[in-house]
Amino acid sequence: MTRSRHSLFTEDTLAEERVDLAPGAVLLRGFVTAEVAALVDAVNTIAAASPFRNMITPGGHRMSVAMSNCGDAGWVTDRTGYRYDPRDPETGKPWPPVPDIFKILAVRAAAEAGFANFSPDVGLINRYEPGTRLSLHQDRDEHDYRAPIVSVSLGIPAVFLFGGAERSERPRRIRVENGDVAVWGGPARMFYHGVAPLKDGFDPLLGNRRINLTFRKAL
Ligand code: MD3
Ligand code: FE
Repeated sequence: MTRSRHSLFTEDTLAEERVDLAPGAVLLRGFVTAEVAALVDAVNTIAAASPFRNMITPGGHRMSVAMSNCGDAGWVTDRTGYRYDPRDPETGKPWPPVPDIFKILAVRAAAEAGFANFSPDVGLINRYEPGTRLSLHQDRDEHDYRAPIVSVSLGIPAVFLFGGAERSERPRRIRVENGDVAVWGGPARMFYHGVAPLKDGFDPLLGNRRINLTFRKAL
């Protein structure tokens, strides 16, 4: 793992750091620190139209992560399977559009990680509370695996479980905090990953919650 100090603004304690996790996988610590409040506002606007809900997996389990989406389609699961659906099954309406502030940061983060011309069409929004977890999985419902996935962490900290190409590979634990962005592409795009059960915490904007945004080219 190589770390390189990218930039430091000691006056206002906005610190950014780039951490290369694996070929194609980069953690941009503090990449959106200055924009966190605007991002949370945008999440709230989306959730007012397409509320967070705990979806049911094909196996009949209720996910502990609550989800919503924005964009041309949204990731959903129910008893029939996983899919990208152009409509919110709860409202029957199209998902809210991807806000410009989301698009701009997703494209900027992808470029920073070496992926030019990223054009995400989906923003999946995951909401965590203490105890919420996301078990080890691959993101394989998208059509084009050449495009990276950009992940934005807001609110209380979490630990990413970052495995390898095989489920049997023991995952590394990577702590992510409010304002951190991760880019998963290239050889790492199909790696197994998850989120460890969230610990208690407090964030001034989100309380004891964590929000993760993932931007994807799904269609
Ligand atoms: C992708 N969400 O929604 S991406 C998901 O914190 C998901 O809610 C995470 O996994 C969350 O599908 C943020 C974390 C992640 C880590 C490693 C990856 C995504 C990855 C490696 C390859 C592809
Ligand atoms: Fe995932």
